Amino acid sequence: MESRASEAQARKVLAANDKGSYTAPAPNLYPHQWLWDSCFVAIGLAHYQPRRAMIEISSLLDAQWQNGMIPHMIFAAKTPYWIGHRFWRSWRSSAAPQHIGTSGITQPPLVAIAALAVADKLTPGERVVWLRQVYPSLLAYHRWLYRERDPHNTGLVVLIHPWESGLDNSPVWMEVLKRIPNPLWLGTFFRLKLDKLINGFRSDVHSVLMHQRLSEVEAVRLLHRAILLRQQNYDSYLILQKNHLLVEDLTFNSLLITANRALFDIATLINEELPSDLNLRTQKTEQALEELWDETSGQYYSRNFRTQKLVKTPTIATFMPLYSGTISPERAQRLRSLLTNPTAYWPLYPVPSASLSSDYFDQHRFWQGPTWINTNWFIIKGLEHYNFAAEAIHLRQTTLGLIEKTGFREYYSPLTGEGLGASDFSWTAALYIELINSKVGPSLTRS
Ligand code: 9WN
Repeated sequence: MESRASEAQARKVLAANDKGSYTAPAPNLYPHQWLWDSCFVAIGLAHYQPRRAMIEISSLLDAQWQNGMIPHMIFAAKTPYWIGHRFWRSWRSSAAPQHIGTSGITQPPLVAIAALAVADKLTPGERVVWLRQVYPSLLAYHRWLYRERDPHNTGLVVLIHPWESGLDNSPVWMEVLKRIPNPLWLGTFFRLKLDKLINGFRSDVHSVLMHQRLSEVEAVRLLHRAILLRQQNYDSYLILQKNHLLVEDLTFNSLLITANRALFDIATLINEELPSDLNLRTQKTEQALEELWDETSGQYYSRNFRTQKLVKTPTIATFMPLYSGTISPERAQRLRSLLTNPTAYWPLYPVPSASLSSDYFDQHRFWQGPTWINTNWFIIKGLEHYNFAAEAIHLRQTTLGLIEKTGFREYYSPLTGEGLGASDFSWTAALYIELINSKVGPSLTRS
C-alpha cells in the first residue's frame, strides 16, 4: 500500500496490520506483537478508536509475567518466525505465562504513557474504569523494573540485551559488545567467515535489503547474547551477576521518567497512592540522569554497568532527556544547539539515529543513521516541553512532510529522504495520526 500519506491512508495501514487483539508492526517482516510498537499504535488509535486502543494495551498486559515483566515480544499462535516462540522458550522461566509464548526480555516502558493517552480520549466514567483495570499491572511492571533491574538502588535501570533498548544495533550497544570477547567457538565461526550462513535463517533479509538491516556479525552476536539469557532462564539476578553486556541505557531511563510520571497521574486519577518505596526510586531516576551527563562534550550518554564508564559514542539517545522533561533549561539549551548543528543532527530530514560525524554513521543501516518517526516524536515533545517552538515546528513539519513524500516506511535516509526498511509500518502511521491531531504544547503528561 505504498502511496502518498494522509490520515485516511494511515488509518488504512493500521487496519491492514490489525490482527484482532494487536497490531503487527509491519506486514511480512514483523508478524507478532512488540511492546513499544503496540504503545505507539495505541497512542495513534486513541484519536479515533479508543476502544480498539484499549484492546491493544490489554493484550500486552495479558502476556505479563508473574514477576511483573512485560515482554518485548508476544507470539501469535501458528505464525512461524525465525526468532519466535521456539527460539525464546519462555517456558524455561517459572514466571512466564503458560497460555502464551513470549520473549524473555522487555522493551522501552511506554505502557503507562499509552494507557494514559487512551484514558484522555474516554468519557470520565469510562476513564476511571479503564485506569482501575490497568493500574495493578502497570504498577507491577514498574516495581519489577526497579526490583530486578536496579540492584544497587541507583535509580538507573539496567538493560541486558540491545533488543530491550528498542534501538537494537545503536552504536552505543555495538561499542559495549565489541569489548566483550567472543567464546572460542564464536571467534572461530567469525574467522572462517561463516557469519554469512546466518542469512539462510534470517527472515528479515528476505523482505528488506541486507544493507538496511543488522550486519551479519551484529545479527549473530545479538542472537548469541539472547541464547545466553535463555540458558540463564531469564533470571535477572543471575544475569546481572554474571554477564558483561549490561547497560544503563539513556533512552530507556529517559522514557522511564515520563512513564513514571504517567503512572503517578494514573494513580491520582483513581485516588490511589503510589507505594512510597516506588516514589523514592522514581525520584532517584530523575536525579541519576545527571550522572549520564558529560560536561566536556555537552551530551548525555548511556553507561556501561560493569565498568561504570559512560559510553561516549554520539547517538540520538542524547536528546531523549528532553522527553523526560526533568533536565535543567541550561542542559536543554545545550542539547538544542547540538541538535540543530547541520554537521551532526540537522540534515535535510532530521533526526539521524547516529551523528552524521560519527564513524558509525550509515544513512541506510537500521539504528546507525536513518531517521525514525518514534524518536522524532520524542524529540518534538521534548522541544515543545522546553518551549523551543521554532525547532519543534520545524521538526514536526519535516517529519510529516517526509512521511507524506515517501509513505509509512520503517525508517528513512536523513540525507535524501529515501524510504527504508519495511513498508506500511504501523508506528509510523500511528504517530503520523498523533502528530496531525495533537496539540502543540508544553505538557509531557498531565502533571
Ligand atoms: C527485534 C518491531 C521491532 C521494533 C524495534 C526494532 C526491530 C526487532 C528486529 O523491530 O526490532 O526486537 O527483529 O529487528 O529495532 O525497535 O520494536 O518493529
